[in-house]
Amino acid sequence: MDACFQAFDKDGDGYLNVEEFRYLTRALFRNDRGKIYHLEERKLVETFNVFDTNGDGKIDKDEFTFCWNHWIKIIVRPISAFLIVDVQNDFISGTLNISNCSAQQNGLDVIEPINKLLDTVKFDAVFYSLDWHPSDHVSFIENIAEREIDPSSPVTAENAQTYDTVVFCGSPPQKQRLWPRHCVQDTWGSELHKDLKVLQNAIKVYKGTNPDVDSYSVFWDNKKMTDTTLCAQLRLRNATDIYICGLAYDVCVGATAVDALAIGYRTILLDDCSRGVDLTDIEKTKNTVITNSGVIVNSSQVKAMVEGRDRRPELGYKLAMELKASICEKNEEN
Ligand code: VGL
Ligand code: ZN
Repeated sequence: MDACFQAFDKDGDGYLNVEEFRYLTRALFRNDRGKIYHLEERKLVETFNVFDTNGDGKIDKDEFTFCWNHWIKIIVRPISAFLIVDVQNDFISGTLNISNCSAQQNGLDVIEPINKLLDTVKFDAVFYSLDWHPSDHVSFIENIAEREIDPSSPVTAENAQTYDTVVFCGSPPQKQRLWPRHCVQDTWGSELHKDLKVLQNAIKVYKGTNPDVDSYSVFWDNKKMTDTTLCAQLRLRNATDIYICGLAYDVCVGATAVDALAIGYRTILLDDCSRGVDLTDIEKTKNTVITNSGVIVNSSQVKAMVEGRDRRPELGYKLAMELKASICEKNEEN
Protein backbone atom coordinates (compact mmCIF):
# COMPACT_ATOMS: atom_id res chain seq x y z
CA MET A 1 0.00 0.00 0.00
CA ASP A 2 2.75 2.48 0.96
CA ALA A 3 4.62 1.73 -2.24
CA CYS A 4 1.46 2.35 -4.24
CA PHE A 5 0.83 5.65 -2.48
CA GLN A 6 4.38 6.82 -3.06
CA ALA A 7 4.36 5.73 -6.69
CA PHE A 8 1.36 7.95 -7.43
CA ASP A 9 2.34 10.85 -5.17
CA LYS A 10 4.39 12.29 -8.03
CA ASP A 11 5.20 15.62 -6.36
CA GLY A 12 6.07 13.85 -3.11
CA ASP A 13 3.97 16.14 -0.88
CA GLY A 14 2.40 13.24 1.04
CA TYR A 15 -1.02 13.64 -0.59
CA LEU A 16 -2.75 12.49 -3.76
CA ASN A 17 -4.41 15.33 -5.64
CA VAL A 18 -7.00 14.76 -8.39
CA GLU A 19 -4.31 14.67 -11.05
CA GLU A 20 -2.31 12.04 -9.19
CA PHE A 21 -5.50 10.08 -8.47
CA ARG A 22 -6.27 10.16 -12.21
CA TYR A 23 -2.97 8.40 -12.88
CA LEU A 24 -3.87 5.81 -10.29
CA THR A 25 -7.20 5.11 -12.01
CA ARG A 26 -5.40 4.81 -15.34
CA ALA A 27 -3.24 2.07 -13.87
CA LEU A 28 -6.23 0.43 -12.22
CA PHE A 29 -8.79 0.35 -15.03
CA ARG A 30 -7.18 -1.71 -17.76
CA ASN A 31 -7.89 -4.88 -19.65
CA ASP A 32 -5.69 -7.97 -19.54
CA ARG A 33 -3.57 -6.66 -22.42
CA GLY A 34 -2.85 -3.36 -20.67
CA LYS A 35 -5.28 -1.25 -22.67
CA ILE A 36 -6.52 1.63 -20.52
CA TYR A 37 -10.29 2.03 -20.05
CA HIS A 38 -11.40 5.63 -19.92
CA LEU A 39 -13.15 6.81 -16.76
CA GLU A 40 -15.40 9.81 -17.42
CA GLU A 41 -14.14 13.02 -15.80
CA ARG A 42 -17.36 13.53 -13.80
CA LYS A 43 -17.09 9.99 -12.42
CA LEU A 44 -13.39 10.41 -11.65
CA VAL A 45 -14.04 13.54 -9.60
CA GLU A 46 -17.03 11.95 -7.87
CA THR A 47 -14.90 8.95 -6.95
CA PHE A 48 -12.04 11.15 -5.73
CA ASN A 49 -14.49 13.01 -3.49
CA VAL A 50 -15.64 9.74 -1.89
CA PHE A 51 -12.11 9.12 -0.66
CA ASP A 52 -11.28 12.73 0.14
CA THR A 53 -13.40 12.35 3.27
CA ASN A 54 -12.52 15.71 4.84
CA GLY A 55 -13.04 17.52 1.53
CA ASP A 56 -9.69 19.37 1.48
CA GLY A 57 -9.06 18.51 -2.17
CA LYS A 58 -6.38 15.90 -1.49
CA ILE A 59 -6.23 12.30 -0.29
CA ASP A 60 -4.00 11.89 2.77
CA LYS A 61 -2.45 8.66 4.05
CA ASP A 62 -5.43 7.79 6.28
CA GLU A 63 -7.91 8.44 3.51
CA PHE A 64 -5.79 6.35 1.19
CA THR A 65 -5.81 3.46 3.68
CA PHE A 66 -9.61 3.39 3.42
CA CYS A 67 -9.43 3.65 -0.38
CA TRP A 68 -6.92 0.80 -0.50
CA ASN A 69 -8.87 -1.56 1.79
CA HIS A 70 -12.38 -0.92 0.52
CA TRP A 71 -11.89 -0.06 -3.12
CA ILE A 72 -8.55 -0.98 -4.72
CA LYS A 73 -8.33 -4.39 -3.05
CA ILE A 74 -11.80 -5.34 -4.28
CA ILE A 75 -11.13 -4.10 -7.79
CA VAL A 76 -7.92 -6.11 -7.98
CA ARG A 77 -9.23 -9.20 -6.14
CA PRO A 78 -13.01 -9.37 -6.52
CA ILE A 79 -15.03 -12.20 -5.01
CA SER A 80 -17.17 -13.54 -7.82
CA ALA A 81 -20.46 -15.38 -7.89
CA PHE A 82 -21.84 -16.95 -11.06
CA LEU A 83 -25.62 -17.06 -11.26
CA ILE A 84 -27.19 -19.22 -13.98
CA VAL A 85 -30.85 -18.31 -14.28
CA ASP A 86 -33.60 -20.79 -15.19
CA VAL A 87 -31.87 -22.93 -17.83
CA GLN A 88 -34.79 -25.34 -17.64
CA ASN A 89 -36.43 -27.65 -20.18
CA ASP A 90 -39.70 -25.73 -20.47
CA PHE A 91 -37.92 -22.54 -21.62
CA ILE A 92 -35.82 -24.44 -24.17
CA SER A 93 -38.10 -27.06 -25.71
CA GLY A 94 -41.15 -27.31 -23.44
CA THR A 95 -44.33 -25.38 -22.85
CA LEU A 96 -42.67 -21.94 -22.65
CA ASN A 97 -40.14 -22.58 -25.41
CA ILE A 98 -38.81 -19.07 -25.94
CA SER A 99 -38.17 -19.72 -29.64
CA ASN A 100 -41.95 -19.34 -30.06
CA CYS A 101 -41.79 -15.84 -28.57
CA SER A 102 -41.37 -12.67 -30.64
CA ALA A 103 -37.55 -12.51 -30.50
CA GLN A 104 -37.41 -16.12 -31.78
CA GLN A 105 -34.24 -16.89 -29.87
CA ASN A 106 -33.06 -20.39 -29.05
CA GLY A 107 -32.55 -21.16 -25.35
CA LEU A 108 -30.24 -24.02 -26.24
CA ASP A 109 -27.60 -21.51 -27.38
CA VAL A 110 -26.70 -20.56 -23.81
CA ILE A 111 -25.59 -24.02 -22.72
CA GLU A 112 -22.28 -24.27 -24.56
CA PRO A 113 -20.84 -20.91 -23.41
CA ILE A 114 -22.08 -21.48 -19.84
CA ASN A 115 -20.49 -24.93 -19.69
CA LYS A 116 -17.25 -23.50 -21.02
CA LEU A 117 -17.21 -20.87 -18.27
CA LEU A 118 -17.87 -23.50 -15.62
CA ASP A 119 -14.93 -25.50 -17.00
CA THR A 120 -12.46 -22.66 -17.31
CA VAL A 121 -13.22 -19.97 -14.71
CA LYS A 122 -12.79 -20.35 -10.97
CA PHE A 123 -15.77 -18.54 -9.50
CA ASP A 124 -15.96 -18.27 -5.71
CA ALA A 125 -19.56 -19.50 -5.79
CA VAL A 126 -21.93 -20.89 -8.41
CA PHE A 127 -25.72 -20.67 -8.26
CA TYR A 128 -28.44 -22.20 -10.42
CA SER A 129 -31.91 -20.72 -10.10
CA LEU A 130 -35.03 -22.70 -10.93
CA ASP A 131 -38.44 -21.34 -11.74
CA TRP A 132 -40.44 -23.68 -9.50
CA HIS A 133 -44.20 -23.25 -9.67
CA PRO A 134 -47.07 -25.10 -8.00
CA SER A 135 -49.68 -26.19 -10.57
CA ASP A 136 -52.20 -23.56 -9.38
CA HIS A 137 -49.73 -20.72 -10.06
CA VAL A 138 -51.09 -17.23 -10.76
CA SER A 139 -48.98 -16.78 -13.93
CA PHE A 140 -50.50 -19.72 -15.83
CA ILE A 141 -53.11 -18.69 -18.39
CA GLU A 142 -54.78 -22.05 -17.79
CA ASN A 143 -55.60 -20.82 -14.25
CA ILE A 144 -57.13 -17.50 -15.31
CA ALA A 145 -60.62 -18.44 -14.07
CA GLU A 146 -59.37 -19.30 -10.59
CA ARG A 147 -58.86 -15.67 -9.49
CA GLU A 148 -60.94 -12.53 -9.76
CA ILE A 149 -59.94 -9.92 -12.35
CA ASP A 150 -59.80 -6.30 -11.13
CA PRO A 151 -62.06 -3.78 -12.98
CA SER A 152 -58.90 -1.83 -13.90
CA SER A 153 -57.54 -4.74 -15.94
CA PRO A 154 -56.93 -3.85 -19.61
CA VAL A 155 -58.11 -7.34 -20.61
CA THR A 156 -60.95 -9.49 -19.29
CA ALA A 157 -60.60 -13.14 -18.30
CA GLU A 158 -62.53 -14.17 -21.42
CA ASN A 159 -60.32 -12.18 -23.81
CA ALA A 160 -56.97 -12.81 -22.14
CA GLN A 161 -54.29 -14.41 -24.30
CA THR A 162 -50.86 -15.77 -23.53
CA TYR A 163 -48.28 -12.97 -22.88
CA ASP A 164 -51.06 -10.45 -22.09
CA THR A 165 -50.88 -8.56 -18.81
CA VAL A 166 -54.00 -8.64 -16.65
CA VAL A 167 -54.74 -7.14 -13.25
CA PHE A 168 -56.01 -9.45 -10.52
CA CYS A 169 -58.04 -8.21 -7.54
CA GLY A 170 -56.11 -7.56 -4.34
CA SER A 171 -54.89 -4.76 -2.16
CA PRO A 172 -53.20 -3.37 -4.06
CA PRO A 173 -54.49 -4.91 -7.32
CA GLN A 174 -51.84 -7.13 -8.85
CA LYS A 175 -50.49 -6.88 -12.40
CA GLN A 176 -49.62 -10.24 -13.89
CA ARG A 177 -48.28 -11.31 -17.26
CA LEU A 178 -49.82 -14.57 -18.39
CA TRP A 179 -47.64 -17.47 -19.51
CA PRO A 180 -48.45 -20.98 -20.57
CA ARG A 181 -48.20 -23.47 -17.70
CA HIS A 182 -44.46 -23.99 -17.18
CA CYS A 183 -41.83 -25.20 -14.73
CA VAL A 184 -44.29 -27.08 -12.54
CA GLN A 185 -42.44 -28.48 -9.52
CA ASP A 186 -40.97 -31.96 -9.98
CA THR A 187 -41.90 -32.32 -13.65
CA TRP A 188 -39.58 -32.76 -16.64
CA GLY A 189 -40.24 -29.16 -17.67
CA SER A 190 -38.77 -27.77 -14.47
CA GLU A 191 -35.56 -29.81 -14.65
CA LEU A 192 -32.33 -28.11 -15.62
CA HIS A 193 -31.47 -29.04 -19.21
CA LYS A 194 -29.59 -32.33 -19.33
CA ASP A 195 -26.62 -30.84 -21.20
CA LEU A 196 -26.07 -28.06 -18.69
CA LYS A 197 -23.07 -28.79 -16.51
CA VAL A 198 -24.04 -28.78 -12.83
CA LEU A 199 -21.14 -28.32 -10.41
CA GLN A 200 -20.97 -30.45 -7.27
CA ASN A 201 -20.76 -27.65 -4.70
CA ALA A 202 -23.15 -25.29 -6.46
CA ILE A 203 -26.27 -23.92 -4.79
CA LYS A 204 -29.76 -24.23 -6.25
CA VAL A 205 -32.21 -21.42 -5.64
CA TYR A 206 -35.94 -22.07 -6.13
CA LYS A 207 -38.33 -19.22 -6.93
CA GLY A 208 -41.96 -18.70 -7.85
CA THR A 209 -43.15 -21.24 -5.29
CA ASN A 210 -45.96 -19.07 -3.87
CA PRO A 211 -49.09 -19.89 -5.92
CA ASP A 212 -50.35 -16.29 -5.69
CA VAL A 213 -47.20 -14.28 -6.43
CA ASP A 214 -44.91 -14.51 -9.45
CA SER A 215 -41.16 -14.19 -9.08
CA TYR A 216 -38.90 -13.00 -11.87
CA SER A 217 -35.92 -11.91 -9.83
CA VAL A 218 -33.87 -14.63 -8.14
CA PHE A 219 -33.61 -12.32 -5.10
CA TRP A 220 -37.27 -11.52 -4.32
CA ASP A 221 -40.76 -12.28 -5.55
CA ASN A 222 -42.44 -9.58 -7.65
CA LYS A 223 -44.12 -8.07 -4.58
CA LYS A 224 -40.89 -8.12 -2.56
CA MET A 225 -42.66 -10.07 0.18
CA THR A 226 -40.19 -12.90 0.60
CA ASP A 227 -36.58 -13.37 -0.39
CA THR A 228 -34.89 -16.52 -1.56
CA THR A 229 -31.71 -17.90 0.01
CA LEU A 230 -29.59 -16.00 -2.52
CA CYS A 231 -28.98 -12.82 -0.46
CA ALA A 232 -27.82 -14.72 2.59
CA GLN A 233 -25.60 -17.05 0.55
CA LEU A 234 -23.90 -14.15 -1.21
CA ARG A 235 -23.28 -12.36 2.09
CA LEU A 236 -21.93 -15.53 3.67
CA ARG A 237 -19.30 -15.68 0.92
CA ASN A 238 -18.54 -11.93 0.92
CA ALA A 239 -19.29 -11.81 -2.78
CA THR A 240 -18.51 -8.48 -4.45
CA ASP A 241 -19.29 -9.31 -8.09
CA ILE A 242 -22.21 -11.18 -9.65
CA TYR A 243 -22.12 -12.61 -13.15
CA ILE A 244 -25.67 -13.21 -14.35
CA CYS A 245 -26.91 -15.10 -17.41
CA GLY A 246 -29.51 -17.57 -18.64
CA LEU A 247 -33.20 -17.44 -19.54
CA ALA A 248 -35.06 -15.29 -20.17
CA TYR A 249 -32.84 -12.25 -20.82
CA ASP A 250 -35.62 -9.67 -20.58
CA VAL A 251 -37.58 -11.40 -17.81
CA CYS A 252 -35.81 -13.26 -15.02
CA VAL A 253 -32.22 -12.44 -16.00
CA GLY A 254 -33.06 -8.74 -16.29
CA ALA A 255 -35.06 -8.58 -13.06
CA THR A 256 -32.27 -10.34 -11.20
CA ALA A 257 -29.62 -7.95 -12.53
CA VAL A 258 -31.70 -4.92 -11.56
CA ASP A 259 -32.06 -6.25 -8.00
CA ALA A 260 -28.36 -7.16 -7.77
CA LEU A 261 -27.46 -3.55 -8.67
CA ALA A 262 -30.09 -2.15 -6.30
CA ILE A 263 -28.58 -3.97 -3.34
CA GLY A 264 -25.12 -2.81 -4.29
CA TYR A 265 -23.39 -5.61 -6.15
CA ARG A 266 -20.99 -5.02 -8.99
CA THR A 267 -23.09 -6.67 -11.66
CA ILE A 268 -22.04 -8.21 -14.97
CA LEU A 269 -24.54 -9.50 -17.52
CA LEU A 270 -23.31 -12.16 -19.93
CA ASP A 271 -24.78 -11.35 -23.32
CA ASP A 272 -23.87 -14.51 -25.23
CA CYS A 273 -25.01 -16.70 -22.32
CA SER A 274 -28.52 -15.21 -22.29
CA ARG A 275 -31.55 -15.51 -24.57
CA GLY A 276 -34.86 -13.70 -24.29
CA VAL A 277 -38.48 -13.22 -25.22
CA ASP A 278 -38.76 -9.82 -26.89
CA LEU A 279 -36.08 -7.78 -28.68
CA THR A 280 -37.34 -4.40 -27.47
CA ASP A 281 -37.44 -5.64 -23.90
CA ILE A 282 -33.94 -7.11 -24.24
CA GLU A 283 -32.69 -3.68 -25.35
CA LYS A 284 -34.46 -2.06 -22.39
CA THR A 285 -32.85 -4.57 -20.04
CA LYS A 286 -29.39 -3.73 -21.40
CA ASN A 287 -30.00 0.02 -21.09
CA THR A 288 -31.19 -0.32 -17.51
CA VAL A 289 -28.14 -2.32 -16.52
CA ILE A 290 -25.73 0.16 -18.13
CA THR A 291 -27.54 3.18 -16.66
CA ASN A 292 -27.14 1.66 -13.19
CA SER A 293 -23.36 1.11 -13.57
CA GLY A 294 -23.56 -2.55 -14.46
CA VAL A 295 -21.68 -3.96 -17.46
CA ILE A 296 -22.61 -6.28 -20.31
CA VAL A 297 -19.84 -8.50 -21.63
CA ASN A 298 -19.27 -11.65 -23.64
CA SER A 299 -18.21 -14.83 -21.91
CA SER A 300 -14.74 -14.64 -23.48
CA GLN A 301 -14.01 -11.63 -21.23
CA VAL A 302 -15.08 -13.23 -17.98
CA LYS A 303 -11.98 -15.17 -16.97
CA ALA A 304 -9.74 -12.10 -16.99
CA MET A 305 -12.35 -10.11 -15.06
CA VAL A 306 -12.78 -12.78 -12.39
CA GLU A 307 -9.00 -12.96 -12.02
CA GLY A 308 -8.75 -9.19 -11.64
CA ARG A 309 -6.72 -8.75 -14.82
CA ASP A 310 -9.52 -6.95 -16.68
CA ARG A 311 -10.80 -4.17 -14.44
CA ARG A 312 -13.80 -2.12 -15.56
CA PRO A 313 -14.22 1.54 -14.60
CA GLU A 314 -18.03 1.13 -14.48
CA LEU A 315 -17.67 -1.42 -11.71
CA GLY A 316 -15.13 0.69 -9.87
CA TYR A 317 -17.49 3.64 -10.03
CA LYS A 318 -20.36 1.46 -8.84
CA LEU A 319 -18.33 0.37 -5.80
CA ALA A 320 -17.30 3.95 -5.05
CA MET A 321 -20.97 5.02 -5.08
CA GLU A 322 -21.83 2.17 -2.69
CA LEU A 323 -19.04 3.29 -0.35
CA LYS A 324 -20.32 6.84 -0.54
CA ALA A 325 -23.82 5.67 0.44
CA SER A 326 -22.51 3.60 3.36
CA ILE A 327 -20.36 6.51 4.62
CA CYS A 328 -23.43 8.77 4.48
CA GLU A 329 -25.45 6.23 6.48
CA LYS A 330 -22.73 6.04 9.13
CA ASN A 331 -22.60 9.84 9.39
CA GLU A 332 -26.35 9.98 9.87
CA GLU A 333 -26.12 7.45 12.70
CA ASN A 334 -23.57 9.58 14.53
C1 VGL B 1 -39.52 -16.71 -16.72
C2 VGL B 1 -41.54 -16.21 -17.70
C3 VGL B 1 -42.21 -16.82 -16.67
C4 VGL B 1 -38.03 -16.64 -16.77
C5 VGL B 1 -40.19 -17.31 -15.67
O1 VGL B 1 -37.37 -17.50 -16.17
O2 VGL B 1 -37.51 -15.72 -17.42
N1 VGL B 1 -40.21 -16.16 -17.72
N2 VGL B 1 -41.53 -17.37 -15.66
ZN1 ZN C 1 -42.44 -18.68 -14.28
